[in-house]
Amino acid sequence: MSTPEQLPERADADRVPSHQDDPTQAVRRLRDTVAASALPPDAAAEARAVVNQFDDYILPRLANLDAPLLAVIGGSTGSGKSTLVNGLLRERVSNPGVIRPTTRQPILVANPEDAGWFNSPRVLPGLTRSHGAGDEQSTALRIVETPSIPAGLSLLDAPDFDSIDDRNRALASQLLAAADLWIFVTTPARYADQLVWNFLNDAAGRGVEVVVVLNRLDAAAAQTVPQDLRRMMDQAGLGGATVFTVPFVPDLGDDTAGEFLSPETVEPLRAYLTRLAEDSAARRAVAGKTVAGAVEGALERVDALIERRERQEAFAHQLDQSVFEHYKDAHRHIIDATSDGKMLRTEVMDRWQDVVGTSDVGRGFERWFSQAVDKLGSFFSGEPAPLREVETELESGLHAVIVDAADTAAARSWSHIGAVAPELRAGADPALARASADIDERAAQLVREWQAGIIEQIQGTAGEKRQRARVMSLGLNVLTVALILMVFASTAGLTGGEVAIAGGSAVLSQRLLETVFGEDTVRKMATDARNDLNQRLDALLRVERERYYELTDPLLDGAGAEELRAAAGEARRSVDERFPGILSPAPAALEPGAGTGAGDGTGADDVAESFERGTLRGLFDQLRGTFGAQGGGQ
Ligand SMILES: Nc1nc2c(ncn2[C@@H]2O[C@H](COP(=O)(O)OP(=O)(O)OP(=O)(O)O)[C@@H](O)[C@H]2O)c(=O)[nH]1
Ligand SMILES: [Mg+2]
Repeated sequence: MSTPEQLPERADADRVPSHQDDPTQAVRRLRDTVAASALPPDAAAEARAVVNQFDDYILPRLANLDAPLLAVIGGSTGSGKSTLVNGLLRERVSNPGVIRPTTRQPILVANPEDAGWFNSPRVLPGLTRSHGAGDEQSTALRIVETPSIPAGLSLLDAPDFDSIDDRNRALASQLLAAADLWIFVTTPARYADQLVWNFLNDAAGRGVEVVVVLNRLDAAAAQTVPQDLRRMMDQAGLGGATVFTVPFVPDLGDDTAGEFLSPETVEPLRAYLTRLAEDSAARRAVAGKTVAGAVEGALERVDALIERRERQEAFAHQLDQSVFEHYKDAHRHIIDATSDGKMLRTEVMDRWQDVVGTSDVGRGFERWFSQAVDKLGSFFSGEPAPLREVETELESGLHAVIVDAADTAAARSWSHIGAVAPELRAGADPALARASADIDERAAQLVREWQAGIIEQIQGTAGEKRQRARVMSLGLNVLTVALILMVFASTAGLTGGEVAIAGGSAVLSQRLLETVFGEDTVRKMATDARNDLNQRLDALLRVERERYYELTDPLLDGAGAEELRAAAGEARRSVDERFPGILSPAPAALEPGAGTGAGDGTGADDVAESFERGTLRGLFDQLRGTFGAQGGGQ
């Protein structure tokens, strides 16, 4: 039928589902899909952060599992991180200090063999590099190359994590996101601090390989703290993480003079790190576990983004749906207004009766018909003025109803958008508050074309000679007006004298047509003419309605929720295949598009049906009442 029952689907962007076994490919596709999705501002910022996590760590690491490991040494200020790094290497690479926080600039210590990798933009691409002496005020990554660290592993002495300095904290997060291994340094005085545990919980959640160093452990604390720390780690899901204890050294030597923590105190940790550096399989295992954990974390964030996108899409569809309803109302209004006979003013109907006459109807149609023909013939040449008047009345009436309905639908849509999405409306073209600027022209064109269609229909229907002769003798215009009147007239909403006049005119029109074409054909002609009008109205109103896509299109821009979900599923599957057992099971899939609008079942079929019921059925009933009785009396 003419008006769609439901808001039609918009054309979808190409979706090419691909099964990629290479996790790098699948994850890159997910990264690109996230980057290409339009989201609300806060979610867009989160999407950028996720994309950064892909770019900064996940993708380079997936592509280079054998590249040197990055172990980030983090923890509270003053816990002795810098002292520990210097002690491990027996070289003063970082300045420990008494003024807190001491280390502001991250210091990456790597074997010269690995320097190329750590200097490349694949590692911590967001950080600029600095070499040499270092600048305590800079957050540039200082790279120290030294043979005292074995190839295959680098240590990064990070600024403290519990800093009063916001900049340090943001930097700490960035460094941790890039780490293959987190070495947490804490002390008996600080191990229970909330901030330390925020990071540790985060690490546990991400599945990062974690090593904890309980530093500066004196004899008294050694009695209780290690057990308590283990208990807390178990609770946090870090039961599998290794804990190293480093005793407190009462008289720490002067590292500027080459005095460090004694080799024995740091030996277990040093041995662990050396083994890791030398064992490429172990390194791959650590990198693989951490990168899969990072993928897991990214997938969780992507899931949240998918939900946001889904809500945004649902909102856009709801908005489209309500605009659609306003235009459906407009369509229904036009049909109602052109069906109930209100458009047919008494004076005009009188003129119509002047044209076709009434007096002899009761005495037989043949006679009445020839009288009508005579009468029309008596209007000299060209179109008789009264006929022209009726035509004009019908044309301008239909035109006005269309323009008015289009304006009303626009005004209602505009105010609805203002109520539910003021920020969207604020950025919209204010012309959307009204019907299109060219609505007058387009409505006039619709009326013209519909009339032309009716003329064609009459010509096409008049097949046999006798019919053609009758069409000729009455004139096409008379029959066109008669058919339009039939389409437009209905007794619904009319009472008393109006019924007699409007209904009577329609009845006369119908009889006139029937004398030419026969009853069944006329009924079909009227239905066809009404359907044709419906279709034309639908096309015109659709153009009007689709103007509002300007508002909702940006909400549906780029990768949609379904596409995101498919890409996330693909990434999860391929990472799971490559690193089995690390990712947690995929969350249950939501039904895509759940909760988005559907029609209310009062679509155009109903509109057309009510037209048929209201107009044609009513007209036939009336005919039966008027002529049936008379016919019976003959
Ligand atoms: N006596 C003693 N002093 C230590 C020990 N470990 C670290 N220190 C001192 O504690 C202070 C802080 O040590 P750092 O190594 O600078 O601590 P950090 O964790 O790097 O601190 P930030 O850089 O501020 O985060 C320094 O003065 C160190 O000399 C130790 O075992 N014994
Ligand atoms: Mg330090």
